[in-house]
This record gives sequence, structure tokens and C-alpha cells, in this order.
Amino acid sequence: MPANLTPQYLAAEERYRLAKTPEEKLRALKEMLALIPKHKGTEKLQADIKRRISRLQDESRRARSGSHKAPAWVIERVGAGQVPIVGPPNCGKSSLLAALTRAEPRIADYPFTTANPLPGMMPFEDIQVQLVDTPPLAREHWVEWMPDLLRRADACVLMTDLSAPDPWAPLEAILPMLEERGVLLGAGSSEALIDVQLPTLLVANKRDLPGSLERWQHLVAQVGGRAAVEAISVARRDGLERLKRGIFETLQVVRVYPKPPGKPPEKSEPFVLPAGSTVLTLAERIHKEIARKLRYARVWGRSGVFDGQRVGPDHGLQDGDLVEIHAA
Ligand SMILES: Nc1nc2c(ncn2[C@@H]2O[C@H](COP(=O)(O)OP(=O)(O)OP(=O)(O)O)[C@@H](O)[C@H]2O)c(=O)[nH]1
Ligand SMILES: [Mg+2]
Repeated sequence: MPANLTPQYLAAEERYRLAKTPEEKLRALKEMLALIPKHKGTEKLQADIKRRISRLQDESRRARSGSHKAPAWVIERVGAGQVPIVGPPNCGKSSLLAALTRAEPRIADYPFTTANPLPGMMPFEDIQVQLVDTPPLAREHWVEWMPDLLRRADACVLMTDLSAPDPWAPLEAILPMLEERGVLLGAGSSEALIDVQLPTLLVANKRDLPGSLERWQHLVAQVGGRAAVEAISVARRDGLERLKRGIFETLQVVRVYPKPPGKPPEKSEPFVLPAGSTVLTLAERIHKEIARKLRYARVWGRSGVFDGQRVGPDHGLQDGDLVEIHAA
């Protein structure tokens, strides 16, 4: 981040981050442009702000002139979370969707097979995660709506191909293009303004092919701490069970099971809540009246010291907890 940004500028940037509507975003961006100190160190940021302003203006023009039908890339989110599969051409994105869900995408041995996003539901234990196959990304093949699709997602599978001479190279081209458009996959520092940082699992496919082990070791070193990594072979169905757990963990959610008072502790249909959720979060999810009247809860599971422990509204929940809510 360039130096000498004033508190006034930073406040406008905060308004931008918090803005909910395109109009609010546009207003905040114009303020940022007016307030940003104009010198060499902020040139990149100024260009970034201008690009966002013109994109938002284009979008609002299109929205006014076009129909109200949602564009084809808008996939309605269902299940425990929406996880797009993103990556360079031919790395096996569609094959992975076909292997983990009942969807039937087109798969072919030539690149640029997929043109539209396609969802499928991946069963994981007692929940379903929505995966979304997407068209390939490459420096010379950009998909305009991909950042919008990613902004609506909960996590991302970033895929690459261990049969390529350098499996990191295509990602090194794609990631900065996404960052310029406000989407950061995984961890890392960026000069650009980020709207959304998606927890990301890097999946290296085709580990059945010769030479993949050396390339895998090299890839892990290049990724550093940016994302968790898994090596798989979709063709041999190798590593897929582990991958399913990895995708679930990348979502950073907990499953909690409400238990009616006086009934034995039995797992029902889970509520899927963001990691770090409390008894109060669960009560709010069930009903706002229950949250208002919440007194205490009893928990069975990892978050308690013993079964049936009495806890307050701020008690943090863990994956697998059974929770008996007591409201006045
Ligand atoms: N050897 C090997 N081939 C694979 C594996 N997974 C997929 N393939 C093959 O790789 C080719 C591309 O697979 P797709 O699933 O169409 O790849 P994609 O990433 O969706 O491709 P685009 O839609 O063009 O971006 C096909 O010929 C697959 O059969 C694997 O684990 N090992
Ligand atoms: Mg495909």
C-alpha cells in the first residue's frame, strides 16, 4: 500500500468497503479519487479507482438498458456453501465436478471446452456443498464475469495441472488479473484494492502422469503459505475423499445440531454457521424471537468440557456440537 494516505482518504475507502449498493460504492469511489494524495506512489491506486468507477458506471448503464433477468453466470447459492472451481484450460475442472457431483459437464481432451458455469452438489458427510464448474482463465482468455461470480462465492478451488511443465505459471498469470478486479484468492499481500478475499484450496490434478511428483514438490514451494494444497488424480479417483474434507475445511464453517429440551442427544439436520459462531448466532439463525429471549444453552460436543454443560449466549461452538437452547 503506498504511503501518505490521509485519514480522510482511508475513511472514504472504509465507506467503499462497507457500501452495499452500486450507487453507494460509486459515491465512495468518487470521494476516494478526490481525496487521494496525487503523487507517484499512488498512481497505481488512482488508476485502480478510476477503473472501478468506469466499470460501475458501465454496469449501471447496462442495468438501465437491459432486461431484469439475472445474467447466466449468476448461480443461485444452495447448500452449505458455494465453491467455484477455477483454473487454466484443460486442467480437469469439469472432470472434478463430474467426479464429485451428479452434474454432467462436457469434458474433452482439448482446451476451452467449458463456456458457462455449471453447478453440482457434492455430498460431504451430512451436508451438501455446491461446486461450480467455470470456463478456463488465461492471460489471453479472460472471462469478464468471473470476478462477479467469485464475489458471490464462499470459497474457491483453484486448480492446476501437474502434467504442465510449470503448474504454477498459469496461476501466476491469473491471480494478479483477479486481484486487479478486487478478488484475492487465498492469502497474500496485494497493491490492489480488495473487495473479497476467498479462502482457497489449491488442487493440483493429474498426479497419475509421469514427472508429477517433482513438479508437485516445486509447486508447493512456490505457493508458500498462500493456500492449502492437495494433489489428486481425478482420472484414477485418487485423493478425492481427502479433497472433499479439504473443501469442507476451506469453507470455514461449523455444523451444529439443535436438540429439543428433554429429548436424548441425537443428531438432527445441522445448521451450517461460520466458524467462530456462538450460541447466540445459532439462536438468531433459528428465530429472532428465540435470540431475544435466549437465556442459556446446554452443549454436547467438542466445545464443552463435559456433556450437557450449561453455557451462556457468547459460548463459541465447534463442528459437531449438539445444542439445547433455553429461551424464556
Ligand atoms: N491423465 C489425467 N487426465 C485427466 C485427469 N483429469 C482430467 N483429465 C483429462 O484432461 C482433459 C481435460 O479435462 P476437462 O475436465 O475437460 O478440463 P477442464 O479444466 O474442464 O477444461 P476446460 O473446460 O477446457 O478449461 C480430459 O481429456 C480429461 O479426461 C487426470 O487426473 N489425469
Ligand atoms: Mg471444463
